[in-house]
Amino acid sequence: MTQPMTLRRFLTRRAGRGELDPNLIFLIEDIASACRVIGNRLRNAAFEDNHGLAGEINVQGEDQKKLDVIADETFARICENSPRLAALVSEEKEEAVWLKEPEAGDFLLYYDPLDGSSNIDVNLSVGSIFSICTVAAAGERDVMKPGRVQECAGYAIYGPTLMLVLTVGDGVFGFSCEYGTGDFRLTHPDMTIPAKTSEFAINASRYRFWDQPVRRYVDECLAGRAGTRARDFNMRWTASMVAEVHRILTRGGVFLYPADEANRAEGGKLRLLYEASPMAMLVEQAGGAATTGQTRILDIQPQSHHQRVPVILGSTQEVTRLSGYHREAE
Ligand code: AHM
Ligand code: MG
Repeated sequence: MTQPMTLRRFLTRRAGRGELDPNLIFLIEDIASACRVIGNRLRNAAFEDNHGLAGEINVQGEDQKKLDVIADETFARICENSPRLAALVSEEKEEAVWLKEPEAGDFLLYYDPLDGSSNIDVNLSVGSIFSICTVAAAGERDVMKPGRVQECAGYAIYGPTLMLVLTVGDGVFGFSCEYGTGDFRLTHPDMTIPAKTSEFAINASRYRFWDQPVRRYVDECLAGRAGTRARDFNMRWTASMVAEVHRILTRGGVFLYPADEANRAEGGKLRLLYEASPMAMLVEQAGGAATTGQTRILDIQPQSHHQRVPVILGSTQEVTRLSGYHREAE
C-alpha cells in the first residue's frame, strides 16, 4: 500500500505549482511541530503533574490551566523562529507580540493554543486553532484583519488520533500524525460538508437566555418528525469547538454559539480572530457557511484582538434557515 503524502510534500507541490507562497511552508511546518509537541505534553500530563490550574487569570478573565500556559509557550517558542513571522496574537496574551519590523510578505499568526480546555481534566478532545495573514506594518490596527484575507486557517485535534486540518484557500485537507515517525500524512483529502444535515450542536443549558430565532430553530429540531421540519434531529455537545467543527467537516451538522441575554454585553462567547474566523474559513472551504446570524463571519472587520462574536456554522441549509429566522425577527 502506498503511504499517503506527507504535509511537506503536499505543501511543496502546491508551492511548485505557484499556488502557495513558499515562505508559508516553514510557518505551517512550525505550527505542525508545535501541535505535535503539545499533543505529547497532553498525553504525558498526568506523569508531569500538568493537570489542573496554573493559578493565573488570563486576559479573558478565565482561570488558566497549566496546559493552557504550556500550549501557549510551545506555540510561541517554536513558531517565533519562523523566518517570515512578524507577530503573534494569542488567546492567552493581552497584546500582539511583535518579533520584527514587518516587511512585505511577512506573516501574522493568530492562535488559540488549547481550545476547549475544560475538557482536559476529563480526558476528552481538545484542540489548537490557528490563522495566518500577511502583515505590512507594526501598528495596532495592522493586526485587525477580516477573516476573508486569511492565507491559511486550521486546527489540530488532540483526539484518539492527532490530526492537523487546514486550508490554504483551495479546499480542506486532513493530515493524521503517524505514531512513531511523527509525520503528518494526508489521510483526509478534500473534506466537504454536506448541505443537508439532521444534527445540531448547542449548549442547551443556556435555553433561557436565547433570542427568539435560536429558540425557534432548536424547538423545531426537537419537535422532530411531528413538527415543521418533518424529520428527527440528533444533538451533540462536546464543549470543544475543535471537536464540533471536526465532526461537522467529517459528517455534516450545524454548530451554534449565539449571542444571548447573558453574554450579549461581551458580543458572544467565541473570539473572532483565533476561533471564529479560522473555523469560518475552513467551513466555507468545505462547502458550508458561517455567520453571526446577520453577517458572514469572514466579512467582520475586527475592532479588538479579543473581540467575541456569535457563531453559527456548518451545513448550508441549516445556516441559511437560521439566518432567515434572524432576518424575520429584525
Ligand atoms: P476556551 O477557548 O476558553 O476553551 O472556550 C471556548 C470553548 C469552545 O471550544 C466551546 O465551543 C465552548 O467554549 C464551550 O462552552 P460551554 O462552556 O458553554 O460549553
Ligand atoms: Mg478557545
